[in-house]
Amino acid sequence: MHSLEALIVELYDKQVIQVGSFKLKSGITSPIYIDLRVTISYPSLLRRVVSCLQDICRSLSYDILCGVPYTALPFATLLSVENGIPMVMRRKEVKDYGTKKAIEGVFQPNQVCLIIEDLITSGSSVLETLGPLVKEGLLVKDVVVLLDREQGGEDNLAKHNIRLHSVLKMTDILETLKHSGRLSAEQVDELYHYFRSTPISSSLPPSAIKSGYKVHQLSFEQRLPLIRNKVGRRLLEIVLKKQSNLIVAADVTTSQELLSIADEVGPQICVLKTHADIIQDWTDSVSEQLVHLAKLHHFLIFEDRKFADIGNTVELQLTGGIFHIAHWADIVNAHIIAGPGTIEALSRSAEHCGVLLLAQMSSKGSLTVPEYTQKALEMAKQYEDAVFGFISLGCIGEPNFLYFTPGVHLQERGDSLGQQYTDPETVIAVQGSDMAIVGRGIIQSSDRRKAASTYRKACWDAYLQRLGDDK
Ligand code: 5BU
Repeated sequence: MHSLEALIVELYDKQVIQVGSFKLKSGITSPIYIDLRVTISYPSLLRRVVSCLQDICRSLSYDILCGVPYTALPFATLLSVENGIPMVMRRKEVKDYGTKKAIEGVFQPNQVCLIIEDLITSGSSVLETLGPLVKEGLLVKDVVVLLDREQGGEDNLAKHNIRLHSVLKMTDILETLKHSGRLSAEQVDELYHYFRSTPISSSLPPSAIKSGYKVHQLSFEQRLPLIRNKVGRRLLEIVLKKQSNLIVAADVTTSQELLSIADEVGPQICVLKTHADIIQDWTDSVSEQLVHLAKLHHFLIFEDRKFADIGNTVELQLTGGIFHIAHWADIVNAHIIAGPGTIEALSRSAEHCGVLLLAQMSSKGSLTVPEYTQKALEMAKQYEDAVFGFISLGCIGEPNFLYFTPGVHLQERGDSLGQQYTDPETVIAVQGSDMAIVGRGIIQSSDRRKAASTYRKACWDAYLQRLGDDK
């Protein structure tokens, strides 16, 4: 038997490859499950796996190796020792960006790093490792995997100019298991049918592929270094720390209610969204207390002022009046209708304040046609130091911006004044948005703490679902 065929049969006999019905993390059922972690229990099998990887590595040029945690770590370690080529390791849990290194080991910027992975489906695990390596200045050109499930990984890596090299492809496995008599022809046909009907990025719900929005599978951790605006990066740190991509819209009319909402939902949210001009008793003391609560519960304040005037007026509106928005808001937003002057005025405060552009609105009959949305994207690119995201109904652009969607409700479909609601799963997992803005769904609840906790979980689960299983 050819050595690769022998390897496949051994992987099957040692139950690394199993056929049946397996529920993956995303809830999708797969008829085949491959768990390469099992190889560490069989040293001779592990040696065989590594020697197959080695055959490919030999033809590539690189300075340093990095295994994708966890399963590929022993593979990379053995290759490193065998070839005398140093290795680096990516930390999977980087909770605190200030104190923990994302990449462990000794390396120099511009060294070429070869990524080793056990199995690739859509490529999201590899991309999660790619982000921190690139951030450290390492160059990644190739990825070597033992098994390519042929479900979009190669194309997804190609988008990042990375070549995928695999020892085995799913087709090889199915054919070998059929020829060796391990699986019947019918079983193999069924498996082919599964792979044909769950194509590229199969870990995403099929509706995501059809939604028309760009659905990125990069994690917030990977996107953090791509965000230029400081406040945007601070927001992602909060999001990761609190595992919350929930924003509460505190649309109430008294300062007492506003502050008590901030205190109640504070622990569950990444951002509190305000409309200062609906508060009937606004004073500087309200903003001071709000800032205090934001520090206490670790959230940012987003004043949903929707600036839309000429730059000079916007500057006065941002800093003056009775609200002094620039003193306390971390995030503000703007319409693009008046042209770049509006954004220019806001960008002068970019050091302390991040800007979101309104690219789409949730209300019925909104005039934000696709050309308008496109213009918002173009304008954002000109002011990337200040603008870090959009108010939009889903993901409309690249992963270096964040996407905030209002009009989110778990039960209602709309109100009598044109608001249109969508549920968190559709907004985040299907339409690819990052942050859900929830107002009445939470603030009109009799138990706001509980409602905020329910929405936080729904929004975070939808984000995890979007990242998908890569195993
Ligand atoms: P709701 O109670 O969840 O409907 O509140 C939604 C909030 O989001 C509210 O503060 C609106 O002003 C805000 N919003 C919106 O609903 N739709 C939009 O397109 C924009 C903002 Br922009």
